[in-house]
Amino acid sequence: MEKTFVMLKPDAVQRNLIGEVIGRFEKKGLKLVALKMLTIDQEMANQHYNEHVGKPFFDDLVSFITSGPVVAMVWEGRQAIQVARKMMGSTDPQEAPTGTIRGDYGLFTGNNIVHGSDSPESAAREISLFFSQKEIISYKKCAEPWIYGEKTE
Ligand code: IDP
Ligand code: MG
Repeated sequence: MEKTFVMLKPDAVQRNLIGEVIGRFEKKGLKLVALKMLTIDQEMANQHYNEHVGKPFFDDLVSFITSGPVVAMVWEGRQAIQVARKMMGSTDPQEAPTGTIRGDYGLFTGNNIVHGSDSPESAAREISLFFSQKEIISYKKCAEPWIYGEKTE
């Protein structure tokens, strides 16, 4: 099934939102297949946010994302990339609907709690930037037929 890279940004860690956000993905039915806490250095920030190099907010973005520990994760599920993006809400938390993670917990675009891959290409690139193959766990959960019906693929 599809995998997506999700990261709780430094504001989520500092504001005690780790459990809250992970709980939402768990309850949705997505499966956690990799997780680690780390502090991103300058070089990794440049790689992760490569598509934004040269934009006016780039320096602020890098200094924010390197400002404290983050929680990096891989979540798996049917259409996991799109599902996670919907759950996050739009980039600007002021515009994200209530009920989404950014809509419920954020007030400022720079500090918007969570990152999620926006396409299969970025998911593959981001997952391999943060995790080795060995760190991604393949396992069955007995609730899967209760989430997807009898046909789990
Ligand atoms: P996304 O996180 O919703 O995919 P992107 O456009 O990929 O949004 O931007 C990456 C991150 O850069 C955003 O999550 C946000 O933290 C930051 N960012 C994007 N646009 C702005 C802006 O106009 N001002 C300040 N920060 C921004
Ligand atoms: Mg993005």
